[in-house]
Amino acid sequence: MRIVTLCFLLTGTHICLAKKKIGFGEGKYNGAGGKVEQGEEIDDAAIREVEEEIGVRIPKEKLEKVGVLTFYFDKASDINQCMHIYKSSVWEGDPCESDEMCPEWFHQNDIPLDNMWLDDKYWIPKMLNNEWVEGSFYFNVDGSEILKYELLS
Ligand code: 6OG
Repeated sequence: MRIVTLCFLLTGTHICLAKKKIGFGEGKYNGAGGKVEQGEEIDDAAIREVEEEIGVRIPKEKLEKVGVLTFYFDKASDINQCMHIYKSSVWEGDPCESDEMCPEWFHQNDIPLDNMWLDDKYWIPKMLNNEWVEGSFYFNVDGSEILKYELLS
């Protein structure tokens, strides 16, 4: 299974989301993240992807793990993935556009859920409420429908 990361920059009131310009989830808003490389620590991959995709550097000691989710896609097991989720309220630099993502700040009460992966509305509120996020989502073949999901409460 693919191991991937996802990381959000948070202030007390706002969240940085970035529109994916290419690849898996193109057109959707999401945190920054991507595939963990062979031999790479997952935390290091999260920091690397944030720097590559939105141009900011998170000090490793300020990276906070908030959960792990597993995604299963019907009849498409090659895109099943285990996603390690992080947040940080400390970073160096300003989020800026890359070839892959275009970042924007949103108020935490005004997250563009209609333009995000369907699972996000089930767990982003938990993350913003400082709750641990852990569970599984089962999607149809292209991710346009959730067939079932389990989340630790
Ligand atoms: P690349 O394939 O571009 O990494 N990702 C998801 N994020 C959310 N919120 N929901 C999902 O539900 C997701 N599936 C994948 C993980 C893909 C990026 O997209 C995230 C990675 O950060 C299905 O390397």
